[in-house]
Amino acid sequence: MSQPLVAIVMGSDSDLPTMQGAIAICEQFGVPHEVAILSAHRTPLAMVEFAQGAHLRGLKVIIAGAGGAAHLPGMVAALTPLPVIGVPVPSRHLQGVDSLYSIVQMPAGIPVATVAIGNAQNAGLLAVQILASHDPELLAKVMAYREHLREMVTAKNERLQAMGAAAYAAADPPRRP
Ligand code: RP5
Repeated sequence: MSQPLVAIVMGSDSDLPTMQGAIAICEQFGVPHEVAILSAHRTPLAMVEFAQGAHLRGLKVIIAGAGGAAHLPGMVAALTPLPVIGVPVPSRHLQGVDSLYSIVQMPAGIPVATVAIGNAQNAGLLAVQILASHDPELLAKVMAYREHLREMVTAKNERLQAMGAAAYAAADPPRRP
């Protein structure tokens, strides 16, 4: 793969199942990316080295996922001029509400664009859209993706109208895009 434009980092390999959503979006849109485990708590110096050097290596956007006392996105954001998108990973005891509050409540001056708990897919899409804002080819892919969503929902509604709600629910349990 060519020069990575997006870095997807996470605090632990236990975050990987959640972060697969962002990886899948980068793959779907053909965006070169790199994936790494970096912990604000367990490997702080490696995190500093990564974050301080990210823009020098040609990366454009960083997606950072963490759970619990989720300092990784905020610490990375403090150390890089690149946009950082935070993914609150669902946690065992507080279901990711702790992760969400840790990531989203950044003090003014150092933003982290935070997505919903567990929604790494949206983090991937935001990263793609940031890159697409100055890449017409990628922008066309984003618009085609949106058109696909529109067609999918329209088809579902037509099916729902034809079948009625009870038969639809029994035959076709709701699915995410
Ligand atoms: C955080 O602690 C990680 O982001 C992970 O979500 C959480 C638990 O890590 P493990 O104990 O599963 O390695 O730093």
